[in-house]
Amino acid sequence: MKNKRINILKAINFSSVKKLFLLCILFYLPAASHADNGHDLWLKNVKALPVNIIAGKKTAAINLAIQELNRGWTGRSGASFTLTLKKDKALKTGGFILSENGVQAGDEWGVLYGVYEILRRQQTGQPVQNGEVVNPSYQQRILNHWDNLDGSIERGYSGLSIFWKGDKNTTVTDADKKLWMEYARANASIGINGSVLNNVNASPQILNAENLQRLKAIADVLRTYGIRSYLSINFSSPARLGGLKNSDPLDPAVIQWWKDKVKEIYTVVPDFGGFLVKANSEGQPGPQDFGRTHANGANMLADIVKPYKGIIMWRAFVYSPTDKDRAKQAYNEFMPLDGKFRDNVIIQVKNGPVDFQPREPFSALFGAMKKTTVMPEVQITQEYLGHSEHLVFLSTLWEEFLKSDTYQEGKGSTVGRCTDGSIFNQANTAIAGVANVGLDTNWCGHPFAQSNWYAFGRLAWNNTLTSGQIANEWIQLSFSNSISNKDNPLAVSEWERNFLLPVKQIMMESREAAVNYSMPLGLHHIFAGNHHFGPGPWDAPKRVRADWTPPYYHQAAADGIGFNRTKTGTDAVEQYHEPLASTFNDINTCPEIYLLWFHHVSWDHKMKSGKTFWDELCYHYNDGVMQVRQFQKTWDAAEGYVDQDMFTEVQRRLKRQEKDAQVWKDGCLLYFQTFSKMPIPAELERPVYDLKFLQASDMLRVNDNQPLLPVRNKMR
Ligand code: GCW
Repeated sequence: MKNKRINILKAINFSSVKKLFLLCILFYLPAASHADNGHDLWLKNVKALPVNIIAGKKTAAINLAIQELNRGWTGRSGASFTLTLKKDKALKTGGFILSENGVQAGDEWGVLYGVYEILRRQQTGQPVQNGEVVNPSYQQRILNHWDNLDGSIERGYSGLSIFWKGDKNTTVTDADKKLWMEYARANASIGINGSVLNNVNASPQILNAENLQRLKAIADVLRTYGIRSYLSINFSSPARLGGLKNSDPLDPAVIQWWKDKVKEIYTVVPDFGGFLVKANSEGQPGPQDFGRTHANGANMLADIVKPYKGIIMWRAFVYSPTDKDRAKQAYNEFMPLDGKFRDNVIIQVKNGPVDFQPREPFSALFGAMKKTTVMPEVQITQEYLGHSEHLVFLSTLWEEFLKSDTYQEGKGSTVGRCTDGSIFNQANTAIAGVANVGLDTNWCGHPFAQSNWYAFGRLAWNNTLTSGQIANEWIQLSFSNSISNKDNPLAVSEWERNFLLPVKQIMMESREAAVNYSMPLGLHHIFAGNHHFGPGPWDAPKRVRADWTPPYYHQAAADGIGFNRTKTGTDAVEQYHEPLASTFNDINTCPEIYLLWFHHVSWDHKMKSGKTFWDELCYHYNDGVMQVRQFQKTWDAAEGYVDQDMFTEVQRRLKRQEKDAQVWKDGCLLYFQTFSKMPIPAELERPVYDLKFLQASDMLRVNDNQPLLPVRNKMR
């Protein structure tokens, strides 16, 4: 390419000034158009080939499908491709039937999803079988945005909200609409069809007239790509916004207030999806404030949105201050209510019993609530996995979760099958992911954090996909256009060998690496302070409730470490169906990945490897650091295969991740060593930090090139 450009210049005999000017243009333009700032996500512009599209009926979605085909067709040049809108009993809403020369669906969105699937297969070299039926696993595939009205995002690490800008900035601009459109298209391309636009810690003001106008503006744009809008609500809105004397769900005045409010919402957004509610959790108001149950609260709202076909997603993330076992509380509160919810209520349950930790067993509520619709909630934003600083591909975490066997209806009752309607006859099926989207140019902060948004959508669409396939797709779609001679088949395989496979390896290992360097062998919630970034196993300020401090979770002492949730402890194992209850209960059969989750283990306990528990723990922390160092080497070898700015950006973040991994390893091992009194195995790397230094540091800043704060972050 370079030579070609120089030859052009040589051929023309210009004055040297003109030559310089031309040189700039010739070199600058292609370079600029190649620069990849990540804004296009996995939807890179491709060199589309001509395609002859035959569409019977043209609806808004089908017009979009045509547009996408013209924009991205890389199949046979000049091929004919038919879009057919026709019901078939094999098809669920949104599903489609593929063939090499067309897509058939029973609804217009199915046609669009089918087209995205065809384009994806073309770009990733996956075959299409004629007559292949593709249905979504879940009807509602939803992103939950924890966006506040002032524009900040709770647990957001990629800039401010794309939806809200604060009271003083309510005008909807063309730039806003453009961004929302791009966001909606990205979602539709992976099958996401719903967005909850504001934080579950909801301000009552979300329902004021001005914000409902903004909701309308957002919903009008998202609808273009088949995304329904939802809101999180504050349960005490009738009192706090409406001025009523209380918000008791059984009080007729309160019910009337909600009826009026819902009517007002549906007047501006006729296809409004419904409400997401965090009630009686972490200080949020709820029906229990008035002596009512979760079912009373949820059903009151469900009855009101029912005529509009709305749903209520009611969160089971509840726990009160306790020195007993936080991990048991959601189950204890919700199981007695099974069967008491209306059919348009969905109980939204986090994947694990505590919070979105690097590794947890699945929440025992999955499969156990047999008469209630239950939806999984996973976290795309990396609150507990290195924020947007660390490269962690979460697909493997979600795959492990969705494929976990609950045994509730016999072997093979995976969480996926218990929630997608395969096992229980549910009126609705849904899944939610806490979004990692913000105003950053590349939407997600870390370039690889985009893969988590992508993976969530793909798994929500098909909960049996493997992470390997998802990683393949994402790498091909996001990076393969950055290689110059893609048309040469030899070059492509070189690209696969030197870029795709090694980068995929990083992604596939990254979550286990994060578990290793932060919380291996069943450790959980041992973060410093409320920022949930660095280690703080020692962190136990007296003023903070016990279940918000790490020692509550790790229970390290001279006799061992780990939370005894067996029959001799809190008996959380009992919430699981057999054979899991017995398997988890017995230290010899409990999977070692969950060991400290269920057991208090002596330091010299013999592990399957033959090592003592202490040595095994040291090895895991060490492995985590080594894995990140390997990621650095692998990434460095990928230079030249990826846009240079993006290369440098990922390289910089991996460096940071390596240092953080070291902090985790040293902080945890040196601290736990004060109890185990055992040496770090001689063959392992020595710590490079001092425990005292780490204990006095702000864990968010320790590797941030910021001056270290002398005392720990006090925020909680
Ligand atoms: O994980 C915790 C977070 C809170 C969050 C809460 C929840 C939105 O630390 O920031 O609040 O979970 O899921 O409600």
